Amino acid sequence: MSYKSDLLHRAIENKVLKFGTFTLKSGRQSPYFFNSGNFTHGADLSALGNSYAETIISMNVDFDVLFGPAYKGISLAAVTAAKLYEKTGKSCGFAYNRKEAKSHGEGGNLVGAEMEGKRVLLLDDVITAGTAIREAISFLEPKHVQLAGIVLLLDRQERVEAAVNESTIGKLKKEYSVPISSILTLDDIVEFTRSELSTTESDAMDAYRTQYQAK
Ligand code: OMP
Repeated sequence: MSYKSDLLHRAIENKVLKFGTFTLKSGRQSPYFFNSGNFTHGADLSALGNSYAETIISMNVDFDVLFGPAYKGISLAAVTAAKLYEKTGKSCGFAYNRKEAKSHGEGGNLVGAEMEGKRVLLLDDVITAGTAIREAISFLEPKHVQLAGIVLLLDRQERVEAAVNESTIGKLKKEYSVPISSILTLDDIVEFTRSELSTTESDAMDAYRTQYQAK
């Protein structure tokens, strides 16, 4: 089984992928939601790390440090750095931020490998309108790092704004001139679940895609 379909099976099994009515961070009302936080066991984390590692290998991008933004990006980047090492022998750095800066001990809001002057590959789970990724990039900018690329678990293939037919990923690529890859896309989800959905769910998916999917 390919790593993509393995991951999709696990997403359904673990209720990572759910159908219903969900309000997104962007305020959009979505008929589906992908919660990577529901991957809660070793076998699933290993499959996730494997999928990110395969995607990064196929991106063929030079980088020094893998950065996973708090909170979900932290464990995802950790398992990916370990998998990449197992698969390629390349031991990249691993770093993440704290949401609350620490004022005692080592202090600060950055943990892990030194990033200053380094090529950083940003890893996150889901992208919709791009706010979360932009927040992570704004965090990295003052650290004097070179953004090497972005790797995601799910690209929902949405428009930056409902009224503008430009994809979130397309806009980011233009703005930052870096490679961006995603393990899964909305198209993968649609193809994988097509025969399983009720008519109501499938109609809601079609309506949502008409409104928000970038063409
Ligand atoms: P944007 O910031 O609009 O790109 O939304 C991405 C963020 O929304 C992710 O970091 C998640 O926190 C969350 N999200 C999901 O986890 N899964 C989804 O299917 C959709 C969203 C979302 O709110 O858009």
